[in-house]
Amino acid sequence: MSDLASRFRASWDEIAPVGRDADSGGYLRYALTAPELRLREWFRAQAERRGMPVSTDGNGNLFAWWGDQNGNPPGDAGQGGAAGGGAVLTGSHLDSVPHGGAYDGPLGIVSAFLAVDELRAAGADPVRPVVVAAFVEEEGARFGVPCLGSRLLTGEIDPDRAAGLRDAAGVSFADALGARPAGADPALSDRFATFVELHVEQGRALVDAGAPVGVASAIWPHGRWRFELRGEGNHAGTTRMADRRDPMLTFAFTVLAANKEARLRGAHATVGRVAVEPNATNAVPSTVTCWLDARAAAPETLRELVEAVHAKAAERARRDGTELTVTPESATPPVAFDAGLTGRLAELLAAPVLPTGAGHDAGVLAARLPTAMLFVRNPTGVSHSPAESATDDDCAAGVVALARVLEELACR
Ligand code: HGY
Ligand code: MN
Ligand code: MN
Repeated sequence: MSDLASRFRASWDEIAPVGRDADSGGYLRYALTAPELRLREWFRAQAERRGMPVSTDGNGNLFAWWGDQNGNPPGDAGQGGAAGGGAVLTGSHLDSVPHGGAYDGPLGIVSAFLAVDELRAAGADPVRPVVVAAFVEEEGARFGVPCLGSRLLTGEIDPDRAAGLRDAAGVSFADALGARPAGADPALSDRFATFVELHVEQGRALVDAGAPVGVASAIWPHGRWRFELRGEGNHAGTTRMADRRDPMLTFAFTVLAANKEARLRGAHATVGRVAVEPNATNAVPSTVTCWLDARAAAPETLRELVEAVHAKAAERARRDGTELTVTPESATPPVAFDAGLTGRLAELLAAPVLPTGAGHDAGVLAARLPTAMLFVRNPTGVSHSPAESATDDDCAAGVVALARVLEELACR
């Protein structure tokens, strides 16, 4: 194993146990809960170890600065404030989906700190700040809106709406954060000239290409819709089938319709989350709530897909005597990463360029500043699952690639 791969493994082993579920082997690192707070402490310790001051934007996002936030050098960072602009931002997120994989998020942060080490060991002398970010609630697994932290930073979500988002226990984002989120901070976001996020690939394209590292070209448009189905709760034993208004029937048909309509369009539709009331073995449900995650290569395909699923669900609801309410919870427009930056990095790294159906903070920041993504090969191609994987050697290759990109963007 190379020295860098060993250093990666040592850093990785510091966080690997945090929030890991002993039974599934997956991670339960919900935003601002104990495991994720523990990782935030680790983030601060990594920064401190490198003499990188850490700031927050009042939204729960963390920023470790190599260059100003009063650490001053490198470059003109000493000018402070917006004058110390041109910063190169990198990093990712620390939170996970329920029983998610180890690499989705943290790999981008561990790699960023190690890339700073590589640059320093090579004697690099950045002429503008290099900043490592940890964005809060990227997965939306606790408060329901993905990329919540980066959407707050860029002003894509209203801080009052964010403040009122609640988790399954009814805890609001503001309560979990300990304050009303500050919202957009142009004085901060204007300081960043580019953002490069390194992330484990959530697919097998790099396996098929035989490449350890790739560059993202685009993110599919995608969104989340809540389907609320209301029927009539009743006794499982005494209620005749003909007398039932059973929302579970409408739910079952909706799931099948989503699968079929997605296949017909070469799109992706998933119903992976459902809540049943009263959720009793011997009771006909009164309500069933489920969430549709829909994604497609083009916005019009996505719109048609969701409209078709909605129409099929409504038709079935009429047959079942149930009531349907569909509420959009989040929408992410298509992201085409900065073509010039993407091309420059693909050439620099001699790496393949590939689209993704997965959302990322980079997809949010791409609306505000030149943004790129690097992917690290995932031998299983599986993600949002304990089966997500990456080898230490490929992770080391990712660190080298990120260091080269940061050197290219911050040292010239
Ligand atoms: O859902 C997504 O695409 C991302 O992993 N948050
Ligand atoms: Mn994810
Ligand atoms: Mn992610």
